[in-house]
Amino acid sequence: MIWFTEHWTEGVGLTVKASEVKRIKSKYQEILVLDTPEFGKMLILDGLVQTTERDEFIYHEMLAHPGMVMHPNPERILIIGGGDGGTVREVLKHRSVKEVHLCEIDEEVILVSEKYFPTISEKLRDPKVKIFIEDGNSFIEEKKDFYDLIIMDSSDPVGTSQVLFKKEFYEKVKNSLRKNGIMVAQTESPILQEEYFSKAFSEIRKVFRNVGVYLAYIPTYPSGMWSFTIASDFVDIKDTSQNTARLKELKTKYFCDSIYACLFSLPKFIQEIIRKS
Ligand code: AG3
Repeated sequence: MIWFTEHWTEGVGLTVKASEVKRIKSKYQEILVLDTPEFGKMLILDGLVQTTERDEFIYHEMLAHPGMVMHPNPERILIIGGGDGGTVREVLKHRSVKEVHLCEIDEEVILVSEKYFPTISEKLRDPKVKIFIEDGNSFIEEKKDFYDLIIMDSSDPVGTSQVLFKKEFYEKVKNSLRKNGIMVAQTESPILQEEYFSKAFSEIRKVFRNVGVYLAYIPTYPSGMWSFTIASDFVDIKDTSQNTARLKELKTKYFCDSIYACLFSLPKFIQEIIRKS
């Protein structure tokens, strides 16, 4: 047994007792798979917890479903990052979906997930799914007016993920969306990573007309309080009375109609960060 710590900031972190299952040096990063008593298997990339068997459903459901439900008819979906496959699995729960493109820069993440996280990666080989091992930032340049929903399932804005949090990138995302297109991005912890969060929000707002922030509680991410930012030029994302019948059909463990109804109710201090950014 070892003790693994993710250093959330200079002075606080998450420590778990674990046995090390696998450590791989890929072309892009160090991939670590841990087995822990509390969270089951955990996937760590360059020291940062990406997902765990125990709480992955919270993140993946909340990243995928609000945007899927808000869109009038989501058929073509792009996921950037997300090589573990959790977001692919959630998106495929919607009957309207015809095609899911997954653009992951590091093939090794996909292979590790298929080997060690079968319940997360189970839908990666679904016939509706096409996997592209490419850099999301250049991949998206070739696709104009194509997707209904683009989901940013990236790591923190450091290293290769940094460009995915910039205005220039969001502009490309916008060009890749069809009319009624929606983008959703994971945007970090508003309490422990306020700067990451407010920067991401302000860059997204420079590009899209309608922008909203919602939260979910994810125990293994910094502070546990996690933000998602959703944006669209045509869909009034703030109106969560839309398409609720489709929501009722979904098999989920976290996302539900009462969460959807008050999706954008935010603590005052976060409203304040948004106002100032
Ligand atoms: N992507 C978001 C992980 C961010 C976690 N940050 C951290 N631990 N510092 C997760 C990918 C899962 N599909």
